[in-house]
Amino acid sequence: MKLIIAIVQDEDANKLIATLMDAGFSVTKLATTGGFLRSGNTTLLLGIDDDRVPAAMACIEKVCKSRKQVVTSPMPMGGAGEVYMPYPVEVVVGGATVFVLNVEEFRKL
Ligand code: 2BA
Repeated sequence: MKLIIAIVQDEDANKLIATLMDAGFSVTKLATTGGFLRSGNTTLLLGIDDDRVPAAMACIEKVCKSRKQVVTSPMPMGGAGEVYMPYPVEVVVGGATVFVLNVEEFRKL
């Protein structure tokens, strides 16, 4: 058995959950926050049999889209006063960041 941890953008989360559930997967949704952008994203947990990993990956690939986001990072302007100017930086947030872990034991009590 595997545990899939998929970090996706909030915009894709509801559609992905519906797609996964239609395909027969059990899903747990967690509200999470990315460390870099400090904005909300969604983490999904799926416990699944090994042979269903490709099907789950296909759902994730089908639904999740890459998007560009602009972050404002402080840029040093030099000089003794240490003045920092806000500087817009564009980052591409991926469709999904997916971890696949081996599950040692799975129980429902
Ligand atoms: P964030 O940490 O908010 O990162 C959002 C996007 O910002 C990243 O997209 C990446 O394009 C960019 N980024 C992140 N760290 C950066 C840095 N040090 N310098 C420049 N740009 C940077 P993704 O790579 O698609 O990641 C989307 C979200 O997935 C991340 O949100 C984070 O919540 C999670 N994530 C990505 N890689 C991870 C990892 N190795 N471990 C745990 N979570 C991860």
